[in-house]
Amino acid sequence: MCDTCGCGKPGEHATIQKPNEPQSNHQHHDHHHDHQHDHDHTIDVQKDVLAENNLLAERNRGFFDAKEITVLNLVSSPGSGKTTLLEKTITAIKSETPLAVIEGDQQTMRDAERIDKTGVPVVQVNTGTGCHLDAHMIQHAIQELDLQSNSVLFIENVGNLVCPALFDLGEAMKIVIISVTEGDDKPQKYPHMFDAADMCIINKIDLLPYVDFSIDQCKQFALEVNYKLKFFELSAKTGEGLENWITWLKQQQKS
Ligand SMILES: Nc1nc2c(ncn2[C@@H]2O[C@H](COP(=O)(O)OP(=O)(O)OP(=O)(O)O)[C@@H](O)[C@H]2O)c(=O)[nH]1
Ligand SMILES: [Mg+2]
Repeated sequence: MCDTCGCGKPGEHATIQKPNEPQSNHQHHDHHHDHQHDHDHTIDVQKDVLAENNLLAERNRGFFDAKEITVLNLVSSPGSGKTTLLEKTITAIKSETPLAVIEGDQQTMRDAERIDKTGVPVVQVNTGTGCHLDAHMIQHAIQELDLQSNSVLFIENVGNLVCPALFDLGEAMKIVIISVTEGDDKPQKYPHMFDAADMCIINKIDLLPYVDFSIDQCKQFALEVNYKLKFFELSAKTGEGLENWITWLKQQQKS
C-alpha cells in the first residue's frame, strides 16, 4: 500500500452518484483524517486502515450472504476492458439474472453512463485521489442500489493492478482481467493482484496477431503466483470466448 496516492486516507474524497443525478449529495468521508502520515507511523496506519476495512468488508459480506447476492470484484490495470466486458455480459444475461453494478473511477461518470444504457441499476463511486475502492465506499454505494435477492452485483474497481489487491470489499471473489496489449509478464510484476484473484480473464485476444503476448507464458507466470487460478480467454469486442465466461457466471448465481 502506498502512502502518497491516497491509500492512507481511503475514501476521504469519494463521491457516490447515480447517472442523471444533477449533483452528488453523497460525499463520503472516512474516519482517518487525523492519522499521522510521517514515515514512523506508516506501517501502523496501514494496519489500522486494513483492519477497519476488513471489518466493514465482513459486514458487507454478511449483507450479501443474507440476500444471497453474488458479488464479483473486477480488478485490472486501466483500459483492460472491464466496462466493455460488463456491457457485453449484462446484455447477454440481464433477461434471466437480476444484476447491478458499482463503478469505481477516480473521476467522471463515464463508465456508469455506459452501464446505465444497458438498463441495469448502477452507481458511480469517484475516489478522487484514491486508487482503489474500499469496503466503506461499497457500504454506502449499496444503499443507493435496490439490490434484489439472488442477484449478481458487479463491482468494477479503479483501474490499478496494485492497491485494489489489498482491499476486501466483501465480494465473493476477485476477477483479474489482463489484456494482451499489457504484456505477458504482468503476473510476475504485479503478483499480489494475481495472488488475490480467484479467476483471471485474458481479454482482447482479437489483438493477439499484432502483439508479442504468449497466453501460455502468461498463464504459467500467473500459476506460479497462484496455482489455483482459473482462466478465461476472450475478446469482449468480438465476443469470441464469451460463452464460456457467461456459462460459468450463471453457475455462480446463488439460488
Ligand atoms: N480490440 C479490443 N479492444 C477492446 C476489447 N475490450 C475492450 N477494448 C477496448 O479497450 C478500451 C478500454 O476499454 P474499457 O472497457 O473502457 O476498459 P476499462 O478496463 O473499463 O477501463 P478503465 O475503466 O478506464 O480502467 C476501449 O477502447 C475498448 O473498446 C477487446 O476485447 N478487444
Ligand atoms: Mg471501465
